[in-house]
Amino acid sequence: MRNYTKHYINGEWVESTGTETIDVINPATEEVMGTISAGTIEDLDRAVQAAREAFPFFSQTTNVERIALLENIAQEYENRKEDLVNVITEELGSPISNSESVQYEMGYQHFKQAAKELKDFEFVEDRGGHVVQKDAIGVAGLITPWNFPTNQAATKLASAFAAGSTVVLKPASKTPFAAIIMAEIFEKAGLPKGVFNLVNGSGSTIGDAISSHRDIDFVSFTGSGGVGEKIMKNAAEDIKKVSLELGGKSPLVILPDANIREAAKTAVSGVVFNTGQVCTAATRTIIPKSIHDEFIEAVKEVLPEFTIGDPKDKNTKVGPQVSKEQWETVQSYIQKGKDEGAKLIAGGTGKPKGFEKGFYSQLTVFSDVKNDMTIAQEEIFGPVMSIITYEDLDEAIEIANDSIYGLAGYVYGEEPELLRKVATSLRAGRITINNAKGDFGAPFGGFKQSGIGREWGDYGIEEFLEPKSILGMP
Ligand code: TAP
Repeated sequence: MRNYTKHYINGEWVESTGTETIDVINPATEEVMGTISAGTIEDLDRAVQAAREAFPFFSQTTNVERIALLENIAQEYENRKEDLVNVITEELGSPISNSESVQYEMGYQHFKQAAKELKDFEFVEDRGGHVVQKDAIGVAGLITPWNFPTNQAATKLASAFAAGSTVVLKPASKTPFAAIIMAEIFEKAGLPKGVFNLVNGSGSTIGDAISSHRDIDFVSFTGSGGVGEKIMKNAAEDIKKVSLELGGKSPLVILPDANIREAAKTAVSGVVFNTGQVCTAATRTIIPKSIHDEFIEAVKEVLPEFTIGDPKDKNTKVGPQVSKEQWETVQSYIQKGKDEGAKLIAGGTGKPKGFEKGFYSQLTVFSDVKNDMTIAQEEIFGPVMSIITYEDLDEAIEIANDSIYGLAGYVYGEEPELLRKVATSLRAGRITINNAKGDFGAPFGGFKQSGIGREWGDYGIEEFLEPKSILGMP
């Protein structure tokens, strides 16, 4: 059992001023794996004050000092690899192979990338006639979701530290333990006290108070649209800057010349990865009408390769949903798909055969989906694929863009001109052509209701800075 009644404030582990605790459930076993304290407003105030006091010093450190710090953090993060991989596997139910190759790795890469960006990042630019000086924004409140515990926190933290901002982090209460290990990492890496503060607790108390706190200058949030809206409203009261990374309903456009089996594999993996709990999941598979039957056969053939199972088993490809609520949400969307007339090709409601314990969903595929159906418009956050057909490429692009979201888009096929046409026409913040490898320097964020602002690389650092123009600089 992991029991943490302490918060990390001003470089120390301090007891919460409250007595309430929150249970953390292992989604594969449905058993309590530990508890955290439900932080209080008083705990948050102490953390904000510590961050405020550390700001004048930390914001004046040099690039060289902050590069060294980020490199130390990356090193210490590497030293805690096994702990991080195990804790994410337990708290999220992420298959251990993904916990290592994706969950752990992404966190590591953000710290390395921020150090790299800082090497030639210009905090003062002489633009002939005026100078632009970029100042650290101040105290940042960071609120993160449960789907990628280290990645979501690390992208914000690496950018904040690179910019010279100080922070208070509130991680998701379903997956709080990776952030606790990260606090230990920062301490070991020599981060000055007060620069990083961790307050655990519920979103409705601590998250809400962060977004309305008068001594916080910037709120960086990742999570659901509904909470994003509340945060923006709270932040509006004192015109606080916000960055929001919200949901998505991303299209994968398959071209007529694509290798059908490979395309099917890409499509399935884009939906079931992390049990569908990915904001960039390619949940709408948009295929030419002409390949419909062949594509469905290929999807059915490929599905069994994505083995559902115990997250601790190295061969498992898909684990459970993070929680009972998330499982129920996924089930209700599958039911809705059936009710609205989509054709169930694989999976369905209920747990997969042989699973009694654990919040496991079936890998579910619908064909004959119309883009205005609920399952094609709303974020499900589960392994549910919607196959939609098109007659010509213009129609494919129109369907792809017909969404309130615009976080990611994917295109798969051969003809370079068509790949370029789709990629450049999609209204979304990140487009991937033919499974291109990820790049931690590429900006990440959404168009439309997928959010405001960008994370990762130099764009991520800019979010934690305020540009100041100086005229007549002697
Ligand atoms: P959210 O409620 O949005 O949780 C995200 C973070 O916000 C958590 O740290 C949460 O704290 C906190 N929070 C909750 N209420 C808050 C409030 N009123 N003010 C400030 N912070 C608050 O997401 P969820 O309920 O876990 O998931 C619901 C749906 O959101 C999912 O089904 C999925 O569609 C979407 N989602 C999207 C993403 C991304 S990456 N875009 C990630 C996760 C979920 P607690 O953990 O303590 O509640």
